[in-house]
Amino acid sequence: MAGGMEASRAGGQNPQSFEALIIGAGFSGLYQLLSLRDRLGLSTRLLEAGAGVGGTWYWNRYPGARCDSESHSYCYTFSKDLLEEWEWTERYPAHPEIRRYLNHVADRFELRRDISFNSRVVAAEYDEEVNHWRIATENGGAFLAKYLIAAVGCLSAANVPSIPGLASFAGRWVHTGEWPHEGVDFRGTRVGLIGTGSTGIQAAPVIAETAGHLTVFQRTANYSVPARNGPLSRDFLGYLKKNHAAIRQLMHATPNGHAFAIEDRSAFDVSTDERLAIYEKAWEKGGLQFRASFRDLLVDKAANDTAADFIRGKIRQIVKDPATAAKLSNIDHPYAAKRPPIDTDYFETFNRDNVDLVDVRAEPIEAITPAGIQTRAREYPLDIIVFATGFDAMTGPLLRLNIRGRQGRSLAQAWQAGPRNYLGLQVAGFPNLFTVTGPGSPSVLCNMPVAIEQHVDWITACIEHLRSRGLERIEPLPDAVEGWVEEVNAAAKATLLPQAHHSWYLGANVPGKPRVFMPYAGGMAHYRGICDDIARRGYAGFRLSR
Ligand code: NA7
Repeated sequence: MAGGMEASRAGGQNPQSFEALIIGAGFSGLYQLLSLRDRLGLSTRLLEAGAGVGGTWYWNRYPGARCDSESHSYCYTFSKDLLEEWEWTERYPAHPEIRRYLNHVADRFELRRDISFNSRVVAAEYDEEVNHWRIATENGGAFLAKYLIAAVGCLSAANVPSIPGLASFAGRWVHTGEWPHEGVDFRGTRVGLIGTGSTGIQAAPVIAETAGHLTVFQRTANYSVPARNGPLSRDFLGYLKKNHAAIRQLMHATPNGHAFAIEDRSAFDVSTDERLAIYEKAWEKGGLQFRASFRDLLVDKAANDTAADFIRGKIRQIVKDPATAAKLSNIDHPYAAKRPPIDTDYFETFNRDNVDLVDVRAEPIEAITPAGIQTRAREYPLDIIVFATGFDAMTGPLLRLNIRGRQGRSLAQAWQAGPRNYLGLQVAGFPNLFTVTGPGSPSVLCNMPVAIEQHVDWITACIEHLRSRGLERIEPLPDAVEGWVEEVNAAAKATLLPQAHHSWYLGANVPGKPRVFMPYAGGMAHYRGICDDIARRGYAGFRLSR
């Protein structure tokens, strides 16, 4: 197998040896490097495919790209000094600001000297006899390490749908997740944007500003709530500096790791008028906090309907053309059962003369022609096609590493029917391999830096535990994996999330991918308790050996 051969070659090329090897220089990899190197004193190397730090934010530079978590919660909390010295400029950080932040972190903690950039990992193979991982990079690098930590993110493997004829397109096409660093000049061009997830919804208004004409191809209509982005006031920045500890405490206490609490009331604890007033206020405030208006929006369909109907009503109010408004508000899943986007003038964009909406359910895309996109109804002539078609989420970035565990068994084989692991952290048969925010952990259902810090701290403490006891290996027991897979399924079933049949949480956006609800939906605070308890009980469910 190609992966195995690559790794074997890696072993034969005077590989560089480290105690720990980390893949990916995003939020998780940087903090993992700092933790293992500076706290445990391990010889550690970080391999990164890109030419700089940033992880998903290194690649996602499309117009309008910004984080949907508020900036003061989208950062590390492990260092008080870092919290105090860094100042965000906007309510939601745009991609360049997030990169500036991560570059600052890399410089401040002198991380760069242990990072190899332009080093895409193409294979990693476990050698049982000597208990180490052999890692190969695309540029011919070869490495050995006892511990392998995949910090490759959940949304880093771009999903370009295989539409017949793409190669024949005479114009230019781009995927939002692999955006050219020099940008794309849309001025005066006819642009087709495929996809109306968080990305398409962020990109459309910005592209429409300069494009000659923008056609948005919508397969599934989506809810969106205004972000209400804006500059942060001196007052708010002052408040942040004084309240870091309380904000961190709040983020650790909530199920989704954001710096706001979920209201402890049912949608039906209030009258219809009161409910509408609450939604109106949340709409004006903007952001993901809308979802926190009532505690039962994600578990009770009737409660969810009240939020869904409110948003549909807003769409119909905003969008002037009734036919377009009908297409945009014809949403077939509960609110927030797919990751809910937040936007800046998304629905308003359809009031522009240079923007049209195509309902791909009514007229499916049949092909891409040299001139543009051919649907069942007609051809749309285009100069540029933008694929805002998302990612092979959560498992994609891990599977692309060509990982092989005991007896040469690949991760792809182990996960043929969907991801199976313990706590989202470790896979049976793959000793000393850790996955930061892997499937089966809260990950994408949580504000990512909170999930990342929890995982990295747990992994670091686990490795310290092994070292201090002279133990060499850790891997989960099959029964523990079995139990955790059931727990992940049960947690999802207790919510409305699996009702969005086309969601990337289920892998449904990638043809042929097993339909398994991947993130752990039981809440971050609860999950943290489970992980801590397992560690306290001597890593119950794991086999630790010499
Ligand atoms: P998403 O949320 O996966 O959205 C992708 C969009 O692209 C979605 O509207 C898809 O429709 C659409 N899509 C995907 N493939 C096709 C094809 N073949 N034809 C037409 N339309 C298609 O990705 P994003 O990048 O927007 O967001 C990912 C996450 O990043 C987001 O949730 C945040 O966590 C940050 P579908 O809904 O599948 O019918």
